[in-house]
Amino acid sequence: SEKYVDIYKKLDMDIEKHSELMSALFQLFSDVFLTQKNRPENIKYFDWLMSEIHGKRIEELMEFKDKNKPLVGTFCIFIPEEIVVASGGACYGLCGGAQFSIPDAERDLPRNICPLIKSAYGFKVQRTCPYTQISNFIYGETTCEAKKKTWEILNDLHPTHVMHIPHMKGKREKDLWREEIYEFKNHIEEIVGKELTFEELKKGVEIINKKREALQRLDYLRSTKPDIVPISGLDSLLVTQISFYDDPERFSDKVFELCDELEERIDKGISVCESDTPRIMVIGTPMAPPNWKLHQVVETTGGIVINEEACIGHRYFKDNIDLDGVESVEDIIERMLERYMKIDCACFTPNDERIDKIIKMYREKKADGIIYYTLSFCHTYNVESKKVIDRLKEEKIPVLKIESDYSAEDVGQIKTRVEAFLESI
Ligand code: BJ8
Repeated sequence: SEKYVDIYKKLDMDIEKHSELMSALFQLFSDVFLTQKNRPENIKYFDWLMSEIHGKRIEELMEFKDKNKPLVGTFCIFIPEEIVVASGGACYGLCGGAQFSIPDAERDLPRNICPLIKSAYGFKVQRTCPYTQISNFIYGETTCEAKKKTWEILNDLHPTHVMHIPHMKGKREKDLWREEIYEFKNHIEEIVGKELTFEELKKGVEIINKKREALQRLDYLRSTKPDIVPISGLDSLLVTQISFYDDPERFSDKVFELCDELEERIDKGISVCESDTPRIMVIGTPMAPPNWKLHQVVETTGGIVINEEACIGHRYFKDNIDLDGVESVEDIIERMLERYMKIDCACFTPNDERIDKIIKMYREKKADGIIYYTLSFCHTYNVESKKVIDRLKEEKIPVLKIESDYSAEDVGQIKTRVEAFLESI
């Protein structure tokens, strides 16, 4: 990161602390990812991007900043990135997945809230995240209690807007939600100093639709053959995590290249595991980088992860925005609204469509078991697990629930439980 020190200075970062963070991150990355065997050749691009996550990519974003293009940091897949891309700007995820920043967050926030929020907030306190530092503003949302109250505190440190995401999906909520999307668009238009045109918005949607198509194809290829898994769960998770940071057009091209290779691997029968390896679907809360803990445990304990039913996973890319027959900006916003309302986050009540979807995916992907993963103190996913697990048991689907945070303390205990689960299926 020496090369980028001037940028870090411009972004008012704590350079010493940041370099501590990066050494820990690179060590972890190399221990977890580079020790895997038989990785596809085209995963190298994603390794490179990860190595440049606070380097080359930030240099690129500085160019956006110099041209006064909006840079927006978000914490949730409800924020319509298409609008930022339409304006020529960049939208990226800020969700924190690291223990590193949590002690600094706990000076201001309670200890017993979700680690994802504490980690992200801690990065702002520490001034160690260039994505946070460079953003014009952060866009939060009202999905869960801890998040929406944290935005009030975060706003004292960095400009933070809040999108009001309703918790039900009726007509009244739809009207409110529509207004929130227009308000988001206004905020972006204020930065660029003009209204977005129909063509610009359409282009923004097309770019993100293509990114989702690329991820859908990867999701399909990694799980389509019951006896051949051409890429590890860890590597697939890495690609999905990077989708929240990279340039979307370059990213899609690289994922399509990777997918071409995976197709060839399937044709040649090249798998990263033995054909009788238990196939695990992971469902629940998002795994923000560098939260690779559960996947690493499963895949070093004799299982393979074939899907993530999570926001850094299938929930993020499952639906595209239908552009068929759209003729105006209003038409596009309406289609956008319809698409975003399909997200089945546990912050909604009721949220039964999620359960039906999980069962359908389990059958289609010929999985052998499900791990319900919830971050500690995530009340929405934690409480919802009761209904989900009851239904899975009715359907005779093996399920294990894991609740965890980012510390390394429970790795041994999780490993023992995963081991017993894999043996039982
Ligand atoms: S759409 S899952 S990204 S809200 S894990 S912070 S819910 S206490 S991240 Fe999420 Fe949007 Fe929903 Fe997806 Fe709160 Fe739970 Fe923490 Fe969470």
